[in-house]
Amino acid sequence: MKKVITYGTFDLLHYGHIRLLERARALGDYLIVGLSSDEFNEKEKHKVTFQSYEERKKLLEAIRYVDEIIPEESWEQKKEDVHKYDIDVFVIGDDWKGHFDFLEKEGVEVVYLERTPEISTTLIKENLHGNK
Ligand code: C2G
Repeated sequence: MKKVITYGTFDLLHYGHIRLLERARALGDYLIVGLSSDEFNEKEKHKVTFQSYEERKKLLEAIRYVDEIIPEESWEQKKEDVHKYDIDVFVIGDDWKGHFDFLEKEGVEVVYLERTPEISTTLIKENLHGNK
């Protein structure tokens, strides 16, 4: 079984996220999502999320492309995760291009997928509050 992993916050889940998950899953037979914890978002990613970890997890669990969800609590955990979960492919949007090439040394294929343009959690939040 070819196992794929990706990581992210997935706040206010939108079709850009879904397209990423769909393409990631298509690269193997099983997709694990490392979902950024509330603490990791706040302390390391300096992201204030609209939804809590539990809410974001609930939404991802409803996505047919997602087979398993694990918490993302540190930048460093990827190196262990790829061995712990016997991962073949690491996938993430190309806004991260180059940042995770080191995982190739762990025997993992690293794939950067094109981000979906014109959609982001920030844009949604801004439009929600009517700040055009
Ligand atoms: N994404 C996308 N198109 C968008 C928005 C997001 O393809 N319009 C992708 C991102 O590239 C990422 C995934 O969807 O692969 C999740 O996006 P975020 O929640 O913004 O993830 P990020 O904060 O970049 O966290 O350790 C890695 C980090 O946790 C990644």
